[in-house]
Amino acid sequence: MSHNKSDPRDKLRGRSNVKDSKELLEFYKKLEDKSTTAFWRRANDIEPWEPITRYKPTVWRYEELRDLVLQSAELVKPEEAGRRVIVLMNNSDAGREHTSCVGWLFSGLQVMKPGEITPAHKHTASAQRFIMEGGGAYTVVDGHQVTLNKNDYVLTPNGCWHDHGVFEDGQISIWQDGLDIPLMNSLETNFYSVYPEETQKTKYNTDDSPMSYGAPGLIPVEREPWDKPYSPLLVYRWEDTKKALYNLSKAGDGSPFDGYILRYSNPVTGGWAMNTMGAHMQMLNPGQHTKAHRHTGNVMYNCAGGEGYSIIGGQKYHWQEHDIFCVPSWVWHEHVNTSKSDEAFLYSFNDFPVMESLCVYFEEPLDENKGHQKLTS
Ligand code: 1HN
Repeated sequence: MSHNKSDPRDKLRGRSNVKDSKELLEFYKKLEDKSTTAFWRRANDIEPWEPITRYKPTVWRYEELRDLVLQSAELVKPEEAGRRVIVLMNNSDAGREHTSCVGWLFSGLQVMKPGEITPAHKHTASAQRFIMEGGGAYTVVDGHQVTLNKNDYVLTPNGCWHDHGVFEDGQISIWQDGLDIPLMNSLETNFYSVYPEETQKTKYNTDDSPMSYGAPGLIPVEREPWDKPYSPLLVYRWEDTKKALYNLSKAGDGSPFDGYILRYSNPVTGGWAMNTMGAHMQMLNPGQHTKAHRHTGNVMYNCAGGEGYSIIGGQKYHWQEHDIFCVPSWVWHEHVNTSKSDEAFLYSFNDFPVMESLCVYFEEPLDENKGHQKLTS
């Protein structure tokens, strides 16, 4: 965090304005020797006027990363690596210690070849996956096997055993993992366990989760009450999501900031699907340019189709299919679909459930220039 030293508000009562003197510097040294410090030396930095993120908007281009991800599949076996994941790092020094790509969010690209598996394990961190490429992949979550296809959104809630694989006759699969591992480690609450066998035995019919809970507004009576603190729906199918977005676009105008946007929710409670991370899929009409807003909470986007750009903190970041980019906390952003004929789709995941449960989710629209940012060079 870097405090803006020239902010005129710093002259106000209640802000720290103590000038260094020889006596004070000697006094500070004495405090340090006793494992203490004077609050006023740091007060303005730890109480900024508004959130100052250390993270930079960053774009990860799929065109540039895909070959490297495929190369990792030749160089390292998934069972040797634990998981074969290329970690996305922020374009700044922030987050290096916790491998966070923005805020307390971790993200990486995982690759698996046909016939490969990722050994079963569990951890306190929650995970979610956005399937970018491949067919014939599956994950097993606490004994529920779920098949995975392009643009599906998939949950691994915290504490659930999980292993993944691609069937022999499947295709090479690449997906974007999103985890709250930096948050769990900074809270010093992360536990990790390895399953007694390499893979879990499935305990239910394949895809029992989406077949039971995947129909809108319908909950199977014999499975009630669902008492786990996360969604019983472990995969949100792209064809259902896409249909829901087109339907929504016929129902009204959508959000001025996000176009038509759907939240992946727990079908039993209507709340977030997991406790620490949420996710959305949004659709921008051809040529649509949304208004700018900013909010607390961090977001990782993945273009699920189409092309365009986002203006983030006054700078343009172009994206096309499966490019990934982030919007750090309290940074202005707006999105543009540059196609005149096709919709654009943006998948995103975030830490909003944490912000909301701590009552620190704040949001504001940009009023200047009819809601659009001025571009900085
Ligand atoms: C993990 O468990 C997976 O199971 C992927 O697929 C990425 C990154 C950090 C920590 C745990 C997985 C991970 C991870």
